[in-house]
Amino acid sequence: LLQQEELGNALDADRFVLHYQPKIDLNSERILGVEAFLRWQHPERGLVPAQQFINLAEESGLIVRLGEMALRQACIQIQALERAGFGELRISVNLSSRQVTDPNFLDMFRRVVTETGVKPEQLELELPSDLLNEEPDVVHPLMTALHDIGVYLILDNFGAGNCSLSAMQRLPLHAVKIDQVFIRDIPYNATATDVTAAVIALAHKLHLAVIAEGVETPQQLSFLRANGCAQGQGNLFSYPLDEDALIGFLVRQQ
Ligand code: G
Ligand code: G
Ligand code: MN
Repeated sequence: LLQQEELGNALDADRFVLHYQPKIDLNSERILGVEAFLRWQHPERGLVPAQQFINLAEESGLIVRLGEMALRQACIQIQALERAGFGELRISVNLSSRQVTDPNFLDMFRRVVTETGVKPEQLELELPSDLLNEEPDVVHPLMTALHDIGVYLILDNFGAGNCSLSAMQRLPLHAVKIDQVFIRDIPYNATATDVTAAVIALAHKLHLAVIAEGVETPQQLSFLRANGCAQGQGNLFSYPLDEDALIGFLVRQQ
């Protein structure tokens, strides 16, 4: 089992990298940006996906350091891509509740944005839906401050967690990301298609953009297009890629 001490040592030794999954405009099929996923380069286990250590990082509190490192790396990467001539892409960074409710989160965020010089408009934050169940007196001012900095706020895994619709419509969000459990069963499962269509309609009523994740088939893509979902990502377009493979993907797109 992965241990807290091992995770701490790996942080000290700089063993973490980001992989990037392209986010696509579903109508033009052009790339809009990338979502960053943390990976642990483990000497014995190879490349370990975030799913296998994010909980440990949260429970131990190491997520605060790990999260700052990931944010900084993402900001640096998006500017490197722009300098390399790939135009203005956006980058999405995943956050966990433990990280965001840390009293120093906002100061850390402002510091990383300033130090790296990233344009806030290019930065997207993916907030877990359970964040909306945290103390409103903490979450509301925090999200308002992030919104005012100019970053794009996405509610991640929408429909899969438990998130209050009343909280959702009061908070300064820009977009919701429909969880892949719904996308996976399109078009054969009537519940999945109905729920997806309803979520897209609900989001649009609330003036929110919609992103579909886990898009794997052309049928799913057609369904999403027909129902007005403008953005998506998934293995149909690309797996999460390391930096070099991402550059290859971007070159092929040009
Ligand atoms: O592809 P992967 O197994 O890494 O993703 C699993 C989960 O880990 C996803 O829910 C994703 O949001 C989360 N995750 C990936 N990268 C990060 C990160 O940098 N920070 C946080 N807090 N979560 C991440
Ligand atoms: O929780 P979050 O939505 O941030 O994480 C998305 C997870 O889904 C990551 O583990 C990512 O690697 C994975 N993923 C991305 N695209 C696909 C896909 O098309 N199919 C499947 N099954 N998983 C995907
Ligand atoms: Mn995400």
